[in-house]
Amino acid sequence: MTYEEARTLIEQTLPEKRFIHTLGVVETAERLALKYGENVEQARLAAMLHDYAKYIDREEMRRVVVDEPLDPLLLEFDDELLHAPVGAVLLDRAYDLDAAVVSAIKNHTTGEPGMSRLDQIIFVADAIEPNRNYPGVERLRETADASLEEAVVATLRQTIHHLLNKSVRIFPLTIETYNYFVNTP
Ligand code: DGI
Ligand code: FE
Ligand code: FE
Repeated sequence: MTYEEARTLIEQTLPEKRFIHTLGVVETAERLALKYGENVEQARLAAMLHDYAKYIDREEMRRVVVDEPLDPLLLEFDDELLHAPVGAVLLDRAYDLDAAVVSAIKNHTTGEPGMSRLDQIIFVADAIEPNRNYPGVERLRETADASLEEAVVATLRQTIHHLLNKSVRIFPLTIETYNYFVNTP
């Protein structure tokens, strides 16, 4: 799948606000890929596709989890967690995509221990793209310019903080990714 094909698909699939967010992720992922020496074409494509499944209805996403099968634990947590792995599966089934691109889509919400540098770029770009506006985002942008791994940890810290404040359940993979990337003594 080419970038132009992906862009047409996503523009037709997502509402305007989400498409604008997506363009911000593309721009940011491209910049980070250049900066950190990763494949720019893969970064642009993964960024364009990352929220493909965001508006697929709950029952359809849960069906994909059962049929594929994906981690059944996903069915016990917030539906927000489904769109990343489900999007990766649906796009992988329908289009010819590099495994690296599919992986970056799959891991963009929780991350994964040991995830690739491309995965890290999409994970961080999603959190810091120019349309994001939450307390601490400026600091996170600065961290992303200094160290990709530190930006992964800082993004997870802010996500976990946000989830704690909302009193919602934290998906174990989110914690596992944090534990993997955080500096140990
Ligand atoms: O799809 P986006 O909004 O661009 O960003 P995203 O894919 O990072 O999704 C963010 C949403 O996922 C946000 O509402 C918080 C939620 N989320 C992320 N990690 C966890 C989580 N929700 C729960 N319950 N547990 C998590 O570990
Ligand atoms: Fe997302
Ligand atoms: Fe996103």
